[in-house]
Amino acid sequence: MSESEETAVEPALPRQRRLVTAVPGPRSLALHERKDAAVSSGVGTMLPVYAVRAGGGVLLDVDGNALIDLGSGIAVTTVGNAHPRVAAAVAQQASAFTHTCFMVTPYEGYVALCEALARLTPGDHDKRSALFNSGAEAVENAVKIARSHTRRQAVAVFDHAYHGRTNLTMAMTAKSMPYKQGFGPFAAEVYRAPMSYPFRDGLDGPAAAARAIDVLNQQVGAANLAAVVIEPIQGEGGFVVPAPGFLPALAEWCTANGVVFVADEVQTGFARTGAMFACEHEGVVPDLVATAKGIAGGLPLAAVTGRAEIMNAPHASGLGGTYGGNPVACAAALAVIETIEADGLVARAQAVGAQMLDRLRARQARDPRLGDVRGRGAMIAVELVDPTTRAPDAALTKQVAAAAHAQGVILLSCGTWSNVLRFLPPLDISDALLADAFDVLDAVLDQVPVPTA
Ligand code: PLZ
Repeated sequence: MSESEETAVEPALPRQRRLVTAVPGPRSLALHERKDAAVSSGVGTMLPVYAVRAGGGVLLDVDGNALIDLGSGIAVTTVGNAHPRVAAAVAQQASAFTHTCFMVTPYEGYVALCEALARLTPGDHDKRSALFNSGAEAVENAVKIARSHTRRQAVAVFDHAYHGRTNLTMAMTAKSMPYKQGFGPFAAEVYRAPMSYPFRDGLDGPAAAARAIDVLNQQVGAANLAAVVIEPIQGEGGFVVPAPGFLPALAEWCTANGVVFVADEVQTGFARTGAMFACEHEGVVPDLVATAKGIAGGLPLAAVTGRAEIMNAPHASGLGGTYGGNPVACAAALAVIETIEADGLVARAQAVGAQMLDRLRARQARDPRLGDVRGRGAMIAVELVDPTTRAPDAALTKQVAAAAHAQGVILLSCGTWSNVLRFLPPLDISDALLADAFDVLDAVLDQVPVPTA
């Protein structure tokens, strides 16, 4: 971006962390009072600073504070917030037409995006896609498609899984609070198998797969299973990276038993893990892939992509929705894909990840509360534990995240036991900003004494 372009929009976006008030500041607090009076209290906010601009790994709030963004709006703005290519594509499409409904009168952007998805997703088989609005909607449709193809009903998911907040995906999501508590009854025919969680189960990939497959065989029966749905690296569940061999063994078992293997790449997709899709790290070719989040740089868009014979199983007009594959969102997605490829963002995700791993491993070597440092690419996490018992330390996690927020670092947590700090920076963040954020993390951890056994 040129100097003049950058100064054209006010207020200017700083390139560093800058605190001019407490976080949140008075204007944010005033807006938050309005929020409490107008927005359902069921909709939470992690850090009530109200945004006015964001990009380059910085979020500027209404009080003039510049915060470092290590969350990308939960793994969405991978190419960067308000990326110039995305912003231009959106503006251009919005001024041409904003909506026709693809099911009424179609347009090229939808088709072009499905062509790109066929090219980019794992495997070189014949593929088709269908577009939706949210990750949950993509997962639901993957299940519909798998059921239609197999004429079976059961769906297998895993411990710690997160697949969304709609009725079917709530059933598929593992954690009760806050996602499911009081919201049942949940959809039927959803079965849960044990996940590979190397830090906690100590099993290698093949052993963990054998354990999961045994549960599926004995408690569901392969012949009843339409689909196995799995996040290749679990997101909300704690950035759990299964042991090597777990995913391939599971995929192989699915193929042998006519079960549709669905990869939920909603959080892991589109360069986030240092590959276009996380399944690539183990050479796994899913039958169907669900994508969302990083696909469109912040616009609501999701997709199911997969084997043509499976994707074409539902009857004509069996799939759809008013907004699915909205033209503005498709334009954004095409700009995102162009950006990932033109700017080498897969390699950038690897470099960002290496920098984060270096910092966390250096800390782990002298701080036993950092029980496990894990992840791939720019999807890295640390699981905080009691140094002697390895019991999850949710209180420390909460304390560290809050202290980082107060110092101007947007840091998210996750995990079944809420004891995982996760790092998901946008890939247009500078090395210097990232270093500053990890300096803050170090300082914050230094302030909390390590318990002695
Ligand atoms: N599958 C793997 O990570 C969304 C949810 C945040 P939607 N994760 C963030 C929250 O508390 O609601 C997600 C995911 C995986 C599916 C989804 C669902 O995607 O776009 O939020 O529906």
